[in-house]
Amino acid sequence: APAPDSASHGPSCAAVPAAVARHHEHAARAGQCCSAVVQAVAAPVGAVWSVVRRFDRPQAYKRFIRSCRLVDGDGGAVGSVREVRVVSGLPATSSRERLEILDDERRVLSFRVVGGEHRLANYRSVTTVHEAAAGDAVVVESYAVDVPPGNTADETRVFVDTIVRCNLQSLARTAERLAA
Ligand code: A9S
Repeated sequence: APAPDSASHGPSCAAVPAAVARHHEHAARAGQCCSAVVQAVAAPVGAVWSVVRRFDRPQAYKRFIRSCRLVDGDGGAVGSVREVRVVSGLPATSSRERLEILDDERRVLSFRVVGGEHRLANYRSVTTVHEAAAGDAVVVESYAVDVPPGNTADETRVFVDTIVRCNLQSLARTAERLAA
């Protein structure tokens, strides 16, 4: 059996409680890779979570997304499915994504890719928002995804880490503007 790729990722940050850190422990199967990105935000957790929790409005901070429509559910219930259209310049046109976890108490959101025209098969991610020092927040986003045919795990991680880092930097600016 393939070994879970847990040594190479998973935030061991003191700001992340064990009950939430557990969500970031993706068991990557053979042919998959996983990673995590951490972003500090100079805004209260409530402001950050109010942006992250909107499964129906990822374009509020994800700048690679041109538009989004719900194709199932109301966006607040697990099982809701959205279809996003992607800006040009990426090896993708659309993605269909299913809401897996939306926990307002612990501030956990998770979705997985169920279709679309792109190369990130079986992408799944978990995003959590945490209290940091002085009323600021920390966001942790981890993911696992199939390594596309013709690419290495390292190449895939570089590609996805870049998108996730961009998303979280934009999330920080958005939440900081909201809280100002
Ligand atoms: O949307 C996210 O939270 C994270 C990622 C990595 C999304 C990637 C993406 O939506 C594109 C931006 C379109 C890039 C998918 C599923 C495939 C891509 O190639």
